[in-house]
Amino acid sequence: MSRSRILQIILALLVLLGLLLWLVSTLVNLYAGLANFSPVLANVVIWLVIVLIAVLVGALGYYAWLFLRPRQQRLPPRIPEARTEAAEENLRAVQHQVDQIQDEVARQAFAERTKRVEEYLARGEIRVVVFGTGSAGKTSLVNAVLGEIVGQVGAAMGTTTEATTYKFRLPGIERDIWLTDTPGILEAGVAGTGREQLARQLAAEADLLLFVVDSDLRKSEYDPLRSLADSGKRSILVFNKSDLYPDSEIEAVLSQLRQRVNAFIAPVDVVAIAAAPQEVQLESGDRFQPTPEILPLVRRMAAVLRDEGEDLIAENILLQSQRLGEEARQILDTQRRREADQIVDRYQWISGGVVSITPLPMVDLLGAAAVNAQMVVEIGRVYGCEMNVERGKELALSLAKTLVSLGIIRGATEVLALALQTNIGTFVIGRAVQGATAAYLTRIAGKSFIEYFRRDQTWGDGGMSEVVEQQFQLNRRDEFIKRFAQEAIARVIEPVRSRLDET
Ligand SMILES: Nc1nc2c(ncn2[C@@H]2O[C@H](COP(=O)(O)OP(=O)(O)O)[C@@H](O)[C@H]2O)c(=O)[nH]1
Ligand SMILES: [Mg+2]
Repeated sequence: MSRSRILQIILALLVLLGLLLWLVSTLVNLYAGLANFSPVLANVVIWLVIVLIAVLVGALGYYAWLFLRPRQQRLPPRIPEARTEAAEENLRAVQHQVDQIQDEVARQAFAERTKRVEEYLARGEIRVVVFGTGSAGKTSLVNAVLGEIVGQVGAAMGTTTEATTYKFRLPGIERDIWLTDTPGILEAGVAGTGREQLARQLAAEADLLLFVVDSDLRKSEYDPLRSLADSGKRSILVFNKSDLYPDSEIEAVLSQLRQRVNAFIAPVDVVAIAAAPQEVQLESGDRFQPTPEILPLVRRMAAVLRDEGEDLIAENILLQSQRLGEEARQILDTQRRREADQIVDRYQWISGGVVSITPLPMVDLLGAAAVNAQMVVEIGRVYGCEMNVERGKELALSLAKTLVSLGIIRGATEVLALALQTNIGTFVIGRAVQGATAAYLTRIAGKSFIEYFRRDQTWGDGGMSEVVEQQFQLNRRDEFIKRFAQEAIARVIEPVRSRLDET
């Protein structure tokens, strides 16, 4: 508690004490006066007065408490509920996915980004990001805006080599506004594409984008602006350095710009400013420094944030969380894919080996396919689906039947026979082809199952046969078959040949 506060309280107590003494003496006098006439009346009056005073003191205390009680911190208004909940749910799902990412670096980076979005959701500030070509005047704009609104360029909240963020408030908006200055689009060849990457990322995460240009739009400006705006990014196009143009030309440039971006930015959202106007030489020879001309932007920004701020934030948070989810899904998919592919690789040579040692009549390739039950179970596990071998067998068998009905077994046999013929002697051709075919069919089956599990255990609209057919087509290109045959010779056929040679 500050000293002045303590002094105030002591003073108030003294005054109160004085009042109390005065009150008591007045009451005593009153009682004495009344008691002369009637002691009973004196008693009644005194009690009445005491009760009245007690009520008064009570009421006074209550209002004092109302006034002095610690005021609750004003929370920023709630972001529109439904979208917030959707975003929260997305983030929980993303967290679950992130936990499964095995690559340490990717997981860290991802956790970091998820945290950023979560914090953003909790804090609920409005993020305005300044983006555009290098030296269009982004930094000058930020300084001028802060100068206009805050009266000075305050301390940055955070500066990295990539971006600087400032915090301020606008009247009528109950949220903090974060204004971020980025290096924007750098000249080609400048070291630091990473910096540009981050600037683009920040632009993509913004609630409101201030896109700065200093003349008509170049292609290197139009393209990113267009793609940001197309992705739903609320944008204001700022034409800076207007002090370099005579008034008549400013209008011309403005309408040119408005026309160019007409499809995705409303005309009112294209404004002209002079964030750091050049010094001018007066006719008298004196030099004169004009003040920044930034009001059109500040007004428009304030209007947009006031009218649409809440929606922009809600929309943006949802979008961010969805994007995170989408990216996490992709990373996980690639990771699972790699694991599942390894499983298929392993099993294809196992079944190739089994068949080449104990050659089966063609029909029994069906039986061999049933050997693949274990493969199905393992692929399922990679995709977080636990199933027993019985179910695996069922799936493998129905897939083998599909292979037969589609004529893929015969097709594969022919293709591989052709590829192998030129490579090995005819005396082992039968077994070799059977072994290689079994390996190949296992591969097709495995790849088909990967698709099945990727799609949450459904075969899609075209059913199992469409998936299988697709995998067959993907795995029958000449080049691939040649390579596959080579590997089959090394892994399946050479062992058989050497065993035959021994006997
Ligand atoms: N004439 C004029 N020059 C400006 C204006 N705004 C910025 N500049 C100049 O443009 C140059 C680049 O500005 P800066 O803010 O650093 O651009 P940034 O790279 O986009 O951050 C500097 O020399 C500024 O003085 C303006 O409104 N008028
Ligand atoms: Mg700058």
